[in-house]
Amino acid sequence: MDIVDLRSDTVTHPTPEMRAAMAAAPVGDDVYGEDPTVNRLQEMAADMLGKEAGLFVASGTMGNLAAILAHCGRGDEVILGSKSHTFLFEAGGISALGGVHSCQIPNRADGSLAIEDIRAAIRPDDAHYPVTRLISLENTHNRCGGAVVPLEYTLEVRALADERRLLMHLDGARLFNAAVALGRPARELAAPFDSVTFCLSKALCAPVGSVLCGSREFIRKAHRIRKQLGGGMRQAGILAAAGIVALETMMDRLAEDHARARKLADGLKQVAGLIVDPEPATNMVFVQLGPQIQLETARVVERLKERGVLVGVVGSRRFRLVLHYWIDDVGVERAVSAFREVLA
Ligand code: TLP
Repeated sequence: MDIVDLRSDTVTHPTPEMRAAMAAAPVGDDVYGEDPTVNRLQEMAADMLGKEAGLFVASGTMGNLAAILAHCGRGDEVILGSKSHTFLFEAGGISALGGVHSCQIPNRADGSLAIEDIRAAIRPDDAHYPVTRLISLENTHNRCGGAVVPLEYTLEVRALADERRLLMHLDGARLFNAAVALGRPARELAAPFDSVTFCLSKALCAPVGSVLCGSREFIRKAHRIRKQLGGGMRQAGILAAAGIVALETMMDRLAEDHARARKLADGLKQVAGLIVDPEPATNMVFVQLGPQIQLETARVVERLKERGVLVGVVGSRRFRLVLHYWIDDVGVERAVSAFREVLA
């Protein structure tokens, strides 16, 4: 039985074209800066995001960590969302490894942080307080339903950051999903930020890696931090080759995932006992078990799995379903039928 794996877009396998490119990739020692394929990927990524330089890192987590450590010293503070991936799901790395203090602001449903909340969170110059250094945003916003954060909003945050001399980082793990949803080039969405991490191994299907982009000076700092974190890889061109194929071939099709997410949400709305979040903006669908469903969350997951459908659990009685390259229309129909059978 084919598995319909909707747990995440991180489960995507490389495409045949990626595997071929990996096998053929020219490589060198990237710790010496000598891997031509890594260098090409970094240049391509920086160019797409309109930044001076890029750094290939092992994961989105490492990209965000290296960025925040490059921007902030020990005891500095980063303002971020209470539902941000960096706050919730990166093992507290910024505090544990960087001594960076976090100030969490409640995310609004659309993934943004209220400008007045950010303003109020910026610390005065007083020895009692940490030094506010950085604002970190996320686009698309994972735990806010894959929400797309508009450019007009980030420009407002930028104006505040400029006024208060703060830096801005973007966790753009799924930045290209946001770009496609908004119909704007990724470089426009990246422009208000000093640094941006985006992931190759999510919707773009590459097996490993993310790229951190920013100014040449910032990337020079992040490069040393990547080494400190043990993230200096050697013949990493084997991995970067898949990333290049991802950037060359996987962008334009992201709209298909978004359309299927809407189709899946529409199908699930017809299933009695399921409450579906408002219209998905990108490739994620969030659903909740209604009060009439007695079945425990774990049993629902198990019974869906018996029918070949895997979903993510993101809270009590709440699931996340993520569309990606390996889910077609048949997969969407199978997921809807499986929910209908399990909750009948
Ligand atoms: N997110 C994963 C899980 O960790 C939740 C997923 O399945 O969605 N930023 C954002 C917005 C992310 O969604 C993720 C991964 C990361 C950063 C971290 O990327 P990796 O997994 O490459 O470290």
